[in-house]
Amino acid sequence: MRVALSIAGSDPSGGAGIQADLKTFHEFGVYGEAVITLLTVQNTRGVHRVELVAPELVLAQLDALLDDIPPDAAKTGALGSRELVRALGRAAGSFHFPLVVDPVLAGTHGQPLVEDSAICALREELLPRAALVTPNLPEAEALSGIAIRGPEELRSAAECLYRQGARAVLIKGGHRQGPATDVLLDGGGWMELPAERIETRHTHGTGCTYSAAITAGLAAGVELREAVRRAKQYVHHAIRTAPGLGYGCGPLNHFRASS
Ligand code: PXL
Repeated sequence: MRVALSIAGSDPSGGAGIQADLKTFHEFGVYGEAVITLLTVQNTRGVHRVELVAPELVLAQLDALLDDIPPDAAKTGALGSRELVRALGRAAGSFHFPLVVDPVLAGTHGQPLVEDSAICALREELLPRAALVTPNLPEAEALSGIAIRGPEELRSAAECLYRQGARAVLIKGGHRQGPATDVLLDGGGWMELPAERIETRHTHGTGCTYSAAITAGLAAGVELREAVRRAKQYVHHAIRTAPGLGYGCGPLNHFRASS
């Protein structure tokens, strides 16, 4: 059985973070592991509190599984502090499996999930270790320093993150005007992943779910571009069939389309 690991924060409402990642791993048929970086107190209406786990305790969780059930691929989500970003950057230097970095800066309602001072460390110490980095538009702007007004700046931002050492960059189109087209840049050049926009407020955990689905694909041995294509399809279906739970921005449907 293939194994995927999520290093991310807890969302007790089950829609984002570790909880979304484990559900997604399961749906993709890989065994899921989780190292918890922070606890949130939240529901679909907002994040009320964030408590960081000490970096030493995060690394201890990681060490405990690396020499027992090492994963075939891993992802990072919300990391909280610059200190943890730096520590994971160092640890990732000896990973023998691909690492997907979802550079989470804020929750669905804009609450910060990482210190501002961590952005530089994300760019300089974690991106060079990434098989793939998956920013949304605001995250791509913050990491590249480029204000994205159209397709040209979008590609410049992707090139900037690629030059930082990420082996592939996926900028997600969910925050764009019009269709939710994602853009991927890797050693083979550009790939566009078009998708019609779905008008809904139930998008909580979309980024987590997307990067988890890609990580699951990589863990299963699927090549990167195909893993991204399959993950995009999964997320699109998950948004389209969202169960409408809660009074705010509800979760996706993590069950896969039965075909
Ligand atoms: O979607 C980003 C995200 C990541 N991790 C946790 C979250 C959220 C969004 O709310 O709660 C724990």
